[in-house]
Amino acid sequence: MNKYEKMWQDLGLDVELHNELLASIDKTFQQTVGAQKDRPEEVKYFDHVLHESHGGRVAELIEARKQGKKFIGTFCIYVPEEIAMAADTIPVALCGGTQFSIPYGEKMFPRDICPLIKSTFGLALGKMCPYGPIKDLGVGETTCDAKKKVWDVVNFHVMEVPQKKGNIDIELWRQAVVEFKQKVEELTGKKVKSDRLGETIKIMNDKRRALQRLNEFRKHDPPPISGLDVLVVMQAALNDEPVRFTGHLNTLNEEIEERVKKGISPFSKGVKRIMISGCPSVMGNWKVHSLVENAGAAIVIDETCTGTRYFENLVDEKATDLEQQLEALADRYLKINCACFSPNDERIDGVLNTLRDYKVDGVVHYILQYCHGYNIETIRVDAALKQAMIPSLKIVTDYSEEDVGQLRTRIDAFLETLD
Ligand code: BJ8
Repeated sequence: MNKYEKMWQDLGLDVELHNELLASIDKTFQQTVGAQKDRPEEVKYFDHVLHESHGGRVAELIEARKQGKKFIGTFCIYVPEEIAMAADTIPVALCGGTQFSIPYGEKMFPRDICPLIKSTFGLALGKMCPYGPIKDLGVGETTCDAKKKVWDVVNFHVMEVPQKKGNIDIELWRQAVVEFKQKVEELTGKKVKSDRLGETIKIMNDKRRALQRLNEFRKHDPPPISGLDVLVVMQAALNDEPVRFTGHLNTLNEEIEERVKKGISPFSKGVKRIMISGCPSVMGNWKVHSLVENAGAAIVIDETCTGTRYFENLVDEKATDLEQQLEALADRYLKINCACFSPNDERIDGVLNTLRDYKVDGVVHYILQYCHGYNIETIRVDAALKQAMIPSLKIVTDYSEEDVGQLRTRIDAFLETLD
């Protein structure tokens, strides 16, 4: 019997079904992440974070709530965690990456929406999400249509992410950030103070700096760490306590630096270098990364929300009063180039710069089924890639295993075409 069964029972979960869920995720994990060779030692900490995401991490949140803290569930990287933390709340991203919960999501939501949304809410509807019962606030945002209509159904606080980046939009977004501050202050009864906000800005910037350093190592030929292992670190980043996370990531970075010096890598020199571009791959979803690397290529960078969009751009730490800090935060978060923006020239420029920096041989567009924003935006991204003479492959897929054979064939054929 799992030591957390009593906790899950107390939270009202369907313990039997939840055990099946964990077994299903673990099986996928072992077949993908766990099947790799030459993994860095410290990456096991991040495996542990994923394994404890329904156990130890939940127990920790329950304890923190007993001490008077509030817990906020978030679903997008636009939510400024610094503000949430400065108001004495704990923000955790709750996106679902497992096929197991999708049939439960489809009982309420249409089948033809993105699997990330169906998986996430399927966990709650199937009584398999331990976070739902302890959540003090859910925060959504106006990005894609499916997400923003779901927030109405589940009664979340909604941050208005604009659809353009002009002056009016900047003002609108700054206002959304101020409203978010008011919302968390209301929730905790505590005011966000400038000195504490300065500390939380530093905490999150340190986390981003450590992630930037990890990704810098991927520029080496061969890269000293697999793309699949970096994905595990990124998925853990969305769940773990940030100071602890950064501490372990700094240790991993030291180990990776040694691996570079000693020439240790899971790949051979001259390995084909792939960029994944598009939708995020959240916890439970290792499908395409695993397929690409099993086909003999290395993923050297992810232009996704479980990649560059999460850690690039720091918040200006020079801002000293509250108003300036909130503006600095709003400005940093608005630099995230989600496909919900139109036009999204900054994303195209970012893709081009990144593929040069990481000496990318080919791009895999990773599109979750029914994600129209990223799907349609591949037309413009591809036009830019063509000019840069970088080949690409577009994969539209969900979380199921059904298309794995077909994807394997397409990925093999694509890698063959790369010089
Ligand atoms: S900033 S990518 S985390 S919205 S994949 S649910 S867009 S239909 S996850 Fe996202 Fe924020 Fe944008 Fe990033 Fe909709 Fe597309 Fe699904 Fe998506």
